[in-house]
Amino acid sequence: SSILAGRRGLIMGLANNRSIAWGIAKAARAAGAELAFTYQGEALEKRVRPLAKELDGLVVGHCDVTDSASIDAVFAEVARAWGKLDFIVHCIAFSDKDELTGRYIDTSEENFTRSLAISCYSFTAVAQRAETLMTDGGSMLTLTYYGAEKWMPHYNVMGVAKAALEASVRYLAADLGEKGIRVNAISAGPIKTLAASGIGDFRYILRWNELNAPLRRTVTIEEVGESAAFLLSPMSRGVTGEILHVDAGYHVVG
Ligand code: 0WD
Repeated sequence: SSILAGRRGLIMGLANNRSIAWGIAKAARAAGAELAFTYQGEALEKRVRPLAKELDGLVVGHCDVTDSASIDAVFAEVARAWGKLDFIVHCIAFSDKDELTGRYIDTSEENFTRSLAISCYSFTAVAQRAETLMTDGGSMLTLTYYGAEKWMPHYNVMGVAKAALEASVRYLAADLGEKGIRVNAISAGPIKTLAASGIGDFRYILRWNELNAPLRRTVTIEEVGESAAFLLSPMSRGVTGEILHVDAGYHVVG
């Protein structure tokens, strides 16, 4: 169905064809959306350009969320090309790999600050820019993980960052509701991506989910993508401030 026909959205955090952002982009395009993409640095530009082309998307430039000038630049490019925006998808997170193993208590102040800036604050920074372009209302979406709600082995500082991100979804939803802008997150089950490969014992976590989730399996980027298309579309117009678990039901048992 074309639940996103005539809607234009910006996808941030595409790294390769295993990225959750790719699953969401494919589903949004299949639902009729027109897409724009950012990339982080030259190495990823080489991967993002052909993927964007596959979906007839626009590449609006380099964006490293630790550099606010690069955020401004890509939103200026979206404004120039489209004049307005209907949705944004934020699929960005980072922690030093060395701290995604062992104990949370050993987190350094430097990595704590950097992880929170990239994995949490950046969504608010992006929301600030997107607000002015969402003149007919809109939908903002970010990605979170169950480690925000419960202790999970090795997730450490990312769990703290995701808890803050989920709280920011609620505050942004309240701030932007009057303008008809909705703000939600998908809490995805574990999926083998580049970012996930940095997490200690990740294969064990995948296996544990297969054995224990109600659906007795893990989820795919395509499944996360289709749920995302729902949250980006008017089909979810009564939903905001929500954390939707797309995790084969793991959160009811874990
Ligand atoms: O199991 C999983 N894979 C889950 C991921 C379960 C639940 C949630 N998530 C979340 C992640 O925490 C993240 O928020 O989904 C989001 C997307 O992650 P992904 O699809 O798993 O991973 P990946 O394909 O690696 O994309 C993340 C991208 C980065 O890629 P790399 O791997 O090169 O760090 O985030 C981007 C970058 O493209 N990114 C940045 N973008 C702009 N500025 C920055 C930055 N400073 N840092 C990372």
